Amino acid sequence: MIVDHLADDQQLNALFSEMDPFVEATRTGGDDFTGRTTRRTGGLLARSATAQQFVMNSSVLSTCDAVLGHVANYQLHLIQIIDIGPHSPAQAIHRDQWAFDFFPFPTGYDVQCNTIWAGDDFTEENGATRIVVGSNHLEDGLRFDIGDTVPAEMERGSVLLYNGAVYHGGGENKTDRHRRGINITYNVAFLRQEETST
Ligand SMILES: O=C(O)CCC(=O)C(=O)O
Ligand SMILES: [Fe+2]
Repeated sequence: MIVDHLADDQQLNALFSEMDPFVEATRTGGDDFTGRTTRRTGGLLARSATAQQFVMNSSVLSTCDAVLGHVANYQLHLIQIIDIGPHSPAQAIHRDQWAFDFFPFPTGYDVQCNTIWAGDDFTEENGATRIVVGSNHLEDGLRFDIGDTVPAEMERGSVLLYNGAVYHGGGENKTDRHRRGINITYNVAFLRQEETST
């Protein structure tokens, strides 16, 4: 699901002016999955006062209340700026809930409520996140090609919401420009956070 324009230019400009020095100082990924020309910069709550507005957005939290309402509590799992560099290949299609050592959670039992905010317009050309539509209902451990996916095209400030079982991946960036997304994910509190943020 995409919600259009949930963040405005002022919020995004503030976030990036606080975070740009850290993004520039971040090394690119060390393997194909994290992306050898992609930067992933974490620690946003410690580095950017504005990041709180994204983490605590009331529309996002209402969605997470619904998706993760079967447990007593949920928490922030990860917050990362994902800056896909010019001419980066596509990321392998995956489920974010594979972060828990590929534990096979039962189909329909949600453990994550996830977001990617568009820091730039997301287009098919610049590496918009690719989604296998409806794949949260499928079995675990499947492999997909890019041809099975559609691009989550959206304008800057819009946000893609998906649960941990949706098969997806960062798209190929065919342009000369960077594609910045803000990946903020939440998980059930009985699991570990991927990024320790408290
Ligand atoms: O950058 C993107 O569009 C998606 C990245 C992603 O899915 C991930 O790193 O888990
Ligand atoms: Fe992912």
